Amino acid sequence: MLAAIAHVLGGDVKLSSLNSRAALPGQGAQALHADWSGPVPEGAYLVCNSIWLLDPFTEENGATRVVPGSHRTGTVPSEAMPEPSAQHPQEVQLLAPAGTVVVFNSHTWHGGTRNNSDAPRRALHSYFCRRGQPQQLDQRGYIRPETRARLSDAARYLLDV
Ligand SMILES: O=C(O)CCC(=O)C(=O)O
Repeated sequence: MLAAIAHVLGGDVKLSSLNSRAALPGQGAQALHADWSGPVPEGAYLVCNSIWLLDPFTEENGATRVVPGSHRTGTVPSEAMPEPSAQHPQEVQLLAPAGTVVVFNSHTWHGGTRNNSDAPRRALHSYFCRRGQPQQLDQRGYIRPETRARLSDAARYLLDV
């Protein structure tokens, strides 16, 4: 996974945040968005995400939708689409069994869909950025000294602590 993230970010990588998301029954629909405030030029990517599927992603249960190639358009859904919550003609859903990890360039337009099943659709997001960018969670600010002391050099590097 790190190799794929590093490929997108030119080897210039640190963790930005690690979080979870559960699309609950009847909920979870998101507007298409990029995980960055505005457009970036093609190739100058700053952020890369991964989704760790704790439940299978199916057509019914709120699987993430993505618009392949949209990271190369130099624009974002809020600028390019009249209604980013609408269906996009090129969107595809990420359908895969639990245990799958999906790595995607976070400038790619994406979003959760409505969970029409009767069970939560759970996933973890392990989100990375270039080392010069601020982390979504300031890891240095939150890590306890005793936790830091237990970490390997590689883990400290990845967390930037
Ligand atoms: O959980 C998902 O399906 C996507 C979540 C997402 O894109 C976000 O929360 O920004």
